[in-house]
Amino acid sequence: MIKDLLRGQRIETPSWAYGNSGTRFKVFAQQGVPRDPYEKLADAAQVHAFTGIAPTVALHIPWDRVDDYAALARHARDLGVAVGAINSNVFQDDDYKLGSVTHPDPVVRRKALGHLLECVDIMDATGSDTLKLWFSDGTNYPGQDDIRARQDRLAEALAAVYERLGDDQRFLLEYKLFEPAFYVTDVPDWGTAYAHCLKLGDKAQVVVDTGHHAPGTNIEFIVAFLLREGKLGGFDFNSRFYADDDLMVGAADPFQLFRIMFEVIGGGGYGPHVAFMLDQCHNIEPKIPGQIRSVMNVQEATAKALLVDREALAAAQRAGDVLGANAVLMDAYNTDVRPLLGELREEMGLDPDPMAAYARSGYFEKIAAERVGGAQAGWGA
Ligand code: AFD
Ligand code: MN
Repeated sequence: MIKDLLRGQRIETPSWAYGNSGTRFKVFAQQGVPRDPYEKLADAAQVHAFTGIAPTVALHIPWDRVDDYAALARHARDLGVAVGAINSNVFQDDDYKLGSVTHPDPVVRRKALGHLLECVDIMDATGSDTLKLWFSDGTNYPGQDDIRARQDRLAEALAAVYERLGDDQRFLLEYKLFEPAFYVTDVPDWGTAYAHCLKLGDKAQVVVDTGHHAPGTNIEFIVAFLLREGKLGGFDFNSRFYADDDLMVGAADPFQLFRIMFEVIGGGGYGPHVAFMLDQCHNIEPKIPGQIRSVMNVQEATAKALLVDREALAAAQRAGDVLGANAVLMDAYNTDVRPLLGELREEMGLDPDPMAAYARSGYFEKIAAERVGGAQAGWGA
């Protein structure tokens, strides 16, 4: 039973994870980095080939802009993967310095909305059913702009995008406490995202980026609440020590990842209706192994969460047995699930150790030798 559930897990990797990335201080270029979306998909296909559970790749527009999106989607399928969520980008054009959809100038707002609608066209062309909306919009100083007016502008843009979506499409609205805006961020927390999505309807849901909270936030509470409301559309998994560090999910706090997965499973969120996406940028780690390790970390947390003896837990909870209930949860968390996952991979025809198998595969040496010249992909910062 648990192996069947694990075999069915689907984790989406982001195209931008394979390009160069860094901080505002430095982007350290790496060898073999893709020069275009086609090569990014080839690298993402490696993560799926070795893990068996990463068959979709999120695109980011305009970083992944091509002339023919249907051809790109076909290329993905030829590689054994598929296009996943389409990520809009209204945070890197000079016009968006004071905001995009919440900008005080209606001309800029119209330009931003045009980009969002173009992303829905790309969903149509690639067969993607998910649009991810993250707005870096905000202000840096009190008085700079009207907080409520910016919410009105946001609501107007979201309604227009919502109207454009097809019956089988949805948007996931992403929140982030701060950065790049330092005083007000127009979608700073789950409550703001939830309220806007609630007003619009079922095709608008919230995406929880695990790096987008204040330190110490109880993310699993947010997950449980949104699941209960039917408004958890998915995750952008990564991990952090201090801010939006975009480190490998589970690397900083595997226990928190386990608690999140426990709530996902307990709240009926373990299925295709909740997108398990990675949103990480590895600045010093090799790109493909960093994604493979991240997928494995989510898999391990999921396996542990599936091991929780829910009957014993419920009985202990009903009895008010604090230590007993906690012990049931910790028993699962303290179980080494790596042998179970190794068996599962062998049953799937995969090497039980994806990291070692990838390292032996010679793929990195191949792309490092072949991908010489051209402009390495990055995130255009
Ligand atoms: C950045 C943002 C946000 C978004 C991602 C893709 O912080 O997480 O999901 O870019 O646009 O990481
Ligand atoms: Mn994100």
